[in-house]
Amino acid sequence: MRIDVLTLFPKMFDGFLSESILGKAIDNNLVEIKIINYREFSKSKHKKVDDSPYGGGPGMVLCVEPVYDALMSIKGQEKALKILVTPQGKTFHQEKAYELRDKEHIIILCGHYEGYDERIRDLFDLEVSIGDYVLTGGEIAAMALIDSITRLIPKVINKDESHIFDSFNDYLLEHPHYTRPSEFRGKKVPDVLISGNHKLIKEWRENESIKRTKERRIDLYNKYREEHGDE
Ligand code: 6GU
Repeated sequence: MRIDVLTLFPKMFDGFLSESILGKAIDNNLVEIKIINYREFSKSKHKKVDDSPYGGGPGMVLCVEPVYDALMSIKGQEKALKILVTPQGKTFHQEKAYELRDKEHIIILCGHYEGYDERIRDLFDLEVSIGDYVLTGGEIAAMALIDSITRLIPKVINKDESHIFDSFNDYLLEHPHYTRPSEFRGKKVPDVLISGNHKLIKEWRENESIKRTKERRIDLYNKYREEHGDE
């Protein structure tokens, strides 16, 4: 998979792309990620990419031309899925992550101003938000997308962690986890986890997952029930 990111703040991606699971995925050629500073496509003397809005009002608006030129410079862009990250987009979720994981080439545009010139929207296939709050720019949203998509690519996360791909896990919150010590300030690890009975442990974990999801996220619980029937 190839992902191109159009941003005015390329350095924000440095740590993100070099560390941990994502860094390894890139090193192992499981995903190819290119960061493009679209300021370089500005034709103005001071590399301006924004301007004041027609009709007046506060703030600046991102211009369409540098975005268009940067987009056109990407090889194979005509076949790529082009995503605009914006708080006005559809909220991102796990099913979308699976859908995007299957794309060969994705291009993501990060904005940093009050708004995009409306004609930028016409260049993109999809508008995505990562939740109902406002960030100063789209970079963190783009990273959230890239992280959630990349971890679903086969071989990015090793096999013995493949349980994370169970649809069970997509809708339910994680069950409680414990590690040593078996007792901490009077609080004991549940007996079942120390029992060695793997069938009972599995049942306990599933029940705890379901219980926790029902208590904390009734929306996810209902989705789970739709997929898995009555429990
Ligand atoms: Cl995609 N961009 C910005 N600026 N803020 C957001 C967002 C995106 N998603 C949630 N908040």
